[in-house]
Amino acid sequence: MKPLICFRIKIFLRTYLGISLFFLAVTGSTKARTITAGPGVDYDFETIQAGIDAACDGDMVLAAPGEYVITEPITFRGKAITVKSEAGPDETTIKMATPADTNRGSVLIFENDETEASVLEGFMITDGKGSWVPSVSKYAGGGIYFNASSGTVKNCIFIRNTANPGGGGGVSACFGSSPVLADCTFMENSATYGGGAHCWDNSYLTLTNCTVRENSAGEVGGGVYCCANNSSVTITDCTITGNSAMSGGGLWSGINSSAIVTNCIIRGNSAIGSTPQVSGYGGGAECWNNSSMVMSDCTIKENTAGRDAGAVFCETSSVTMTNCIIVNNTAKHAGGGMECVKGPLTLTNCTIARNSAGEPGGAVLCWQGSTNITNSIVWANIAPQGREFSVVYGGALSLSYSNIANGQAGIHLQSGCTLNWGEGNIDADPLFARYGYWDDKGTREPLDDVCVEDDFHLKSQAGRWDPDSQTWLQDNVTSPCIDAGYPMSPIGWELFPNGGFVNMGAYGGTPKASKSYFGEPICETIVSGDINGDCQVNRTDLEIMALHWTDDEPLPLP
Ligand SMILES: [Ca+2]
Ligand SMILES: [Ca+2]
Ligand SMILES: [Ca+2]
Repeated sequence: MKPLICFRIKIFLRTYLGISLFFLAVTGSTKARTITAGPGVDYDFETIQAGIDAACDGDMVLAAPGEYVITEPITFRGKAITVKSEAGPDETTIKMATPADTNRGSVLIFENDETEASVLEGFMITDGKGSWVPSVSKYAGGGIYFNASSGTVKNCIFIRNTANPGGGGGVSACFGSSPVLADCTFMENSATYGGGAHCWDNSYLTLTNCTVRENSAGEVGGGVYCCANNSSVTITDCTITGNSAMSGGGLWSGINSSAIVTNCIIRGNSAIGSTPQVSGYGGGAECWNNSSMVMSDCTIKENTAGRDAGAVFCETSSVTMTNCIIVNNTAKHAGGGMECVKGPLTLTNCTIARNSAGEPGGAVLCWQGSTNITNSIVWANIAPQGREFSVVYGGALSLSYSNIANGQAGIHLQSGCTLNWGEGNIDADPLFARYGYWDDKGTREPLDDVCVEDDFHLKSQAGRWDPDSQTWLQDNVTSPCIDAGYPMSPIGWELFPNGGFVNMGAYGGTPKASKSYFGEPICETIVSGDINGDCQVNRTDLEIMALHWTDDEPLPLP
């Protein structure tokens, strides 16, 4: 074994900038070294932990392919180093055998004030059993436990780790931790809370470009769980699919916490409970007890609930959804798409279609509190009563500039409840590009069948974005939802010709919004002063401009 001696001279430069204090640490070693770990004499050390123990800030520990079986968790010991596999997670596994100390059964523990400069990259992490958290008498973090410490985890696969009873089969961030996980997969992990990932007590968990699939929770948050003391989870560009829990099958956020979910797919998750007022709520997600959930550009489809709210359940919490597609979700009882108890639930530019409920409220059940829907399409949902909406126990539903199937006849309104039927609502076939179906390929043989996915872009003679061919196609009909949104809403990124008004539905205000049709020939030339895009500069353009004449900033939605 080569001697690895390092000494550090840290020079601290203090700079006061406002109230911020910056520390700049400079290590004395002339350059970062790479320490190798692997079997045999060709490597500096046999174990990853021995490599870490010898490393200094800035160094890299490079692990050879193979399976590293451990009985004690690997820890970074507070070092700002990168621990990386040479060949990626498919060829490099860290596996927890029977832990030497059953209180320390996580595969890795970050517990020495590590920051994002402690980087773990390219491992499969398996068979972790979690670490004992005495203050709650539970285990946390089967794969990785972040205890008041942070770290960066890239390109790792968490598979079949557990924290029972406890939180975070795959990872757990607790007590002021703020780890960042990117390009990771969480698969078949289980816990009581947060089968895949768990964020608890004043912690901030960031998941970017991750896949969270087929994890399970005995209580809530089959995929991801966030709870307590202003904890927050930020989930971007992720797929959360096939997870299950008693409630909040894909995602659960509760008790003074928040979830920010952007450009994600939440699909095929299940809330498998079935006890009234206890479990079976929110197949895709649940937001509960003074919490908030902000979802943008998400697709929430094919989730199921044993009780209510196939897609999203919200109770005494704020749920805001913008540019989301909420389709083909199923609730055994009420609220095929969503259920809002006290709320508020705010939906803007959403497409809510083909959800089904066994009891009232095919699209949304509003139970006390307020639900506000603008620039949205609510179409072809299914329920025995209140095919689109059911408003009960003093709830208030406000709808404007939306396409509501069956108009007010699609709404079940219990006495004492309020329907604010605002301006600009229509009831007309939205002319979606297509509903999904199974293509049997003309044979009775099922093996060659393929699933043709839904496409909720709006048909247009002037141009509709086709995600399959990645081109703009022209239809022979044009959707009535194009340019039918709230006139004062920003047009956002809608391409020319955009009519000068935002479209209804999930693609309204986005670069994939269907184009405005003014007859043949289709206007393709941008003329100064032509605000709606019909290739003429006339009174119509002046009227649109007059609407916004004195806007300093966009007006709020109605
Ligand atoms: Ca076939
Ligand atoms: Ca438009
Ligand atoms: Ca014009």
